[in-house]
Amino acid sequence: MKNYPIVKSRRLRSTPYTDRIESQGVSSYTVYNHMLLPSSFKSIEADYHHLKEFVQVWDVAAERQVEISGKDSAKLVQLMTCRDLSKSKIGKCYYAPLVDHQGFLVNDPIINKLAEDKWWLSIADSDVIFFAKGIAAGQKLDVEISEPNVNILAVQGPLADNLMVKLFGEKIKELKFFNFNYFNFKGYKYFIARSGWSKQGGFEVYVDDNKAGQDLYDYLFEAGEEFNVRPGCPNLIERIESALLSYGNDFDNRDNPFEANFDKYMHLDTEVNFLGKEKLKKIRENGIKRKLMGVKIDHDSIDMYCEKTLFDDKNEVVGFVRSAAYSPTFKKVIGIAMINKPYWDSKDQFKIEIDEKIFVGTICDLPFI
Ligand code: THG
Repeated sequence: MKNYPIVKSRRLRSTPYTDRIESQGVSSYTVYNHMLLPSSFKSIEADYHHLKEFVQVWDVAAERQVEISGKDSAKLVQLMTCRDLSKSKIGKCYYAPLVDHQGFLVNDPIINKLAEDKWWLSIADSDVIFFAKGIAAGQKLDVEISEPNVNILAVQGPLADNLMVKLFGEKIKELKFFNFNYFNFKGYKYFIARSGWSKQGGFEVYVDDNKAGQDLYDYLFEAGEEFNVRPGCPNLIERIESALLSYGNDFDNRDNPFEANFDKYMHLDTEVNFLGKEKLKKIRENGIKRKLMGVKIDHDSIDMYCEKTLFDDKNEVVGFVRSAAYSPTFKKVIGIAMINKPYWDSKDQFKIEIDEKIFVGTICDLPFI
């Protein structure tokens, strides 16, 4: 399929780093939370190899924050997620599925607890702010809900620690996975978490000042020269291999958290109150009929502008591929697919049509690596 240019406008928001990544050769964008999110620089495959060996700086400002503060903020945040946050601690990040009153998925943010009465939901691509405001209005909660001007810079890759130490000192190495703290650089205090949408390790800097973010961006490239730093972005191949799920691609508001394998982030048997709790208990009782699994396809490319159907040898539907890419590591197309229950343990080959030709593949567990 041909690619068409997407026209920028006020509605399709730029980030404080857009000028920089464009002068550094960003080659494609996707749209995420009504904002530009880079999707490749040299090429997805070249970016992939570089990410796994060196360190990259990512403009992930499109991972917007929904700030919820005030007396009832903890109550509202808990209403929105099936993960039990009653024992949550300030300084920690919680990956948490958001679920609606029907038990369907709304988003899968990282929830950062900044204070007992202040939370940042670092969201994937759906309008969580309206969901939050709707619940707050309906439940008459004493909260403030906003989207602050916070623009994340991610530093990802095996050399991320080396680079960050040069700017923020040895102390940054003590930061644990999914914890955040504040670190000074040139007189500015940066909120930094050890997290990021790759399994190569690294940090995310939640920058609340455009100038401070742009300065940091430039310093990262200056200091990173010796580590072969490059601009990068969430990488399709790496994230599929690692099974980092993408809302809107792998699952959406027609799927429930069991189908997306979110079992370990679901606490249906604790006292906490959240939307869809009874629905989810019903779903658990009845059991699910499909779930996300991995697929490997014997081919060297795939275009994913829509879901692709998998068939068995009797032309029955096995499931649907929702994300896929050629993996140079597996030398196959690998993908994340919603697979129907009769096929969960199947070792048989399925069929898939790519560019009007039939290819074969098999089902496997996630993650690939
Ligand atoms: N970082 C920040 N915000 C984000 C993302 C991010 N918002 C959008 C999107 N990514 C949200 N989705 C995810 C999905 C997976 C993870 C983080 C955010 C993730 N998962 C790990 C895993 O699955 O192995 C660890 C989860 C855990 O065990 O707690 O990191 O990337 N700021």
